[in-house]
Amino acid sequence: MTTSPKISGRVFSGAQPSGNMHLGNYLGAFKNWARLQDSYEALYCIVDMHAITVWQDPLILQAQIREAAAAYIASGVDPARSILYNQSKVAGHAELAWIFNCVARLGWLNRMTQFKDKAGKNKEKASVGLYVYPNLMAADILLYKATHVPVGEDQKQHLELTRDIAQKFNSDYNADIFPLTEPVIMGEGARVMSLRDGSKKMSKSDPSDMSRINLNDNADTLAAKIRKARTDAEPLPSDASGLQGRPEAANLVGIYAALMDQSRDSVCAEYEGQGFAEFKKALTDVVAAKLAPITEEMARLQKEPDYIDGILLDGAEKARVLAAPVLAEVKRTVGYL
Ligand code: AQP
Repeated sequence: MTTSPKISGRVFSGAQPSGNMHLGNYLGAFKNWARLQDSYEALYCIVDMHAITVWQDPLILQAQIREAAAAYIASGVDPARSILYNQSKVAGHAELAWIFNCVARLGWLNRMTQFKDKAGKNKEKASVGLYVYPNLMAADILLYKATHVPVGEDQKQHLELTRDIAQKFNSDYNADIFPLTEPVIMGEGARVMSLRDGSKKMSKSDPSDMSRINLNDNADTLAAKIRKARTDAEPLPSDASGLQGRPEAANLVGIYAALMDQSRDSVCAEYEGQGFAEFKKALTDVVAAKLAPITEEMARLQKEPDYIDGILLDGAEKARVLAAPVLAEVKRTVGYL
């Protein structure tokens, strides 16, 4: 007889199919998603509507949606236990996002740092979608009344906005519909930085492929990227406090720690006094060993697009069933006939 796991809430999370999935996505998101399936009812979405807030080539986007699904599954997300689907298949995301466009205030969106980073200097040319991205993210989460969202540090501000929208909707309509969703920030991998610049996060859209380790990099490529990663001339300190003011060194130690489920302090204690040339060799071995099974499984799955499409269709059907009563309740509450 099997016992059902203890369910302590509902989690929702997603990643944009906007480029190569990388080590930051794995450590900051996918690895944790796989763990959370044990204790939460989980929805993991490929947020293809968010992806088109910046231009995506349609054919490449299709391949990237399947690649994202393969990355989730290869990282341990089990489609039999979690709902895995792509956002554009569940129309409720767009419907609720419109209602939230009418709840969120311009002043709130003006404070979002991700828009400022992504729009850059030329914000007049940024899409309106990029600007209202946080409202769609709030809709993604609240369409399922998710109680918890596992997010990297970088997404904390958007989750705060989700809570503000939930609160304002509840208060504007004198209704108790939406929960105040809690963040789940997890472990040492919460923020993986670029290998070329320790002040920037590792990102799909960084034009330099050397800045990130892609989940589909082979062993030679990732070894070369780690060898060329920026560091400083100091050896490893005895504990993590000695990494302060050394962002690149801290990043490499953090990656090692996150992959090995160790603390930065214990990694420093193990390698104290060694130079980064030595440490990088150890790091390469760890990254290669941890990523090889994921890379292989992703490659295998990507050769079976029909299988992936079937999983996404099935997930979307399950997501629609969960979304329907929430959307109906919201529509009634705002006064739609
Ligand atoms: N560098 C990172 N460190 C830790 N976690 C990260 N995440 C992304 N980058 C890092 C987490 O991965 C999940 C999915 O993110 P996303 O793909 O939806 O969007 P993003 O945060 O905008 O990722 P990128 O790589 O920077 O994409 P682009 O370049 O397309 O904007 C999230 O939980 C995120 O926190």
